Amino acid sequence: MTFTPSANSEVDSWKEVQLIYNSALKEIGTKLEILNDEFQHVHQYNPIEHIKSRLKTPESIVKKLRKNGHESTIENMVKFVNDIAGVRVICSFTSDIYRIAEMIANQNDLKVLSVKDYIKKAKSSGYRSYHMIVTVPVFLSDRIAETKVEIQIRTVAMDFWASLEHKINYKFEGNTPDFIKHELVKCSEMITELDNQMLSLNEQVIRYNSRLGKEV
Ligand code: 0O2
Repeated sequence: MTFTPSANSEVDSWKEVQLIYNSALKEIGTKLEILNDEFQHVHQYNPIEHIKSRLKTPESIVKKLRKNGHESTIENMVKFVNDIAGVRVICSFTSDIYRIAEMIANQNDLKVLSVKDYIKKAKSSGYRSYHMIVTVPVFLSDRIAETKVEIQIRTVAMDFWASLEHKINYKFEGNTPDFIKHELVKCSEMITELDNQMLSLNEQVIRYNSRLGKEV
């Protein structure tokens, strides 16, 4: 299933759409780097381990539109597909996730359109992550394009789980046997337990060091 722009004007529009979403990714990436640097400066600690960003492929956009009963037009892509531009932020601790989400929400030029907290309530697959759809203004020569970006924030452990589950689902072409699905849910619960223990351990280290008058 492919999206093949048929006329020159469609090719131009698609190129412009890609340019705008790419610019939005750059803007969000820079904002996150600044927040991370500032956090390091103030608290001597980096909440962000790393950041990945991607533009959704035209095939994947068309698939999502079809799934939701929409025709494959550029207008529909922009209107109905919220994750054409996606940024994944990987943190060490669950507390970092909420800290980063709050810092993002406090940026004046960003508008938060929706939030899905799959950490408080995991998906039935076991998937855990914090999702935000935001708009960011992209300043073009003749207009400002408010552009949607999906930000997924998760811990290293949640990311490990999500990437393995994605690979397994791909291998089984979406028909993963029930016993493997069940194992994945169990792994997800173990990962939550691990995240909680690592957070608690880190808090103990902070308290211990602060008693000794040291910074972490
Ligand atoms: P890809 O390849 O990551 O782009 P919406 O996007 O809001 O219109 P949806 O599907 O309800 O529709 O959004 P949701 O639940 O917030 O999930 C969107 C993205 O989260 C997915 O994008 C995945 O990246 C990730 N995700 C959601 N559920 C799971 C899961 O069970 N396992 C894994 N590994 N990832 C998940 P795409 O478009 O599916 O894929």
